[in-house]
Amino acid sequence: MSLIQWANFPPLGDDRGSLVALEAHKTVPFEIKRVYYIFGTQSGVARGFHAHRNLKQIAVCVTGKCRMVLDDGATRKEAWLDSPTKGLIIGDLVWREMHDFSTDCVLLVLASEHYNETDYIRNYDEFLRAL
Ligand code: T46
Repeated sequence: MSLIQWANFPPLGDDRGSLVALEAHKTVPFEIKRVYYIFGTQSGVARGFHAHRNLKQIAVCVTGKCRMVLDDGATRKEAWLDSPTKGLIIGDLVWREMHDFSTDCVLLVLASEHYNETDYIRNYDEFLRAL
């Protein structure tokens, strides 16, 4: 399976503008237990640098852009998140890094689980051992 997989969020537009609806088991292929968003990221700052043991997520830049790097231990790929109608699907045991945030970037993330710090693997060698 490809490391870079997108969920498409069709805009429900009319002459007033656009609207995107995110629905569990429809546009989003899992039950959504948590939503968070990252904004106000300072220039030159990178985030992430971890994997999760048991967490599915979709990340979408609702405004602005950033570059996401995904690594499954065998392959490292990157993708620009630069559209409010395209979400990047991030599965279990995938190392992720976020770089090159635009100053206006708002990165919205839908998560399949509640926040659990013990689910994080923040050391790359430990991540490789967990595969
Ligand atoms: C991920 C990438 C894409 C909470 O208290 N609750 C939460 O739901 C989250 C996500 C974070 N936090 C706390 C933990 C830290 O004290 O917020 C602080 C910043 O979190 P973190 O350093 O993990 O942020 P990022 O940007 O490195 O990673 C985040 C998510 O944590 C992570 O799951 O996949 O965004």
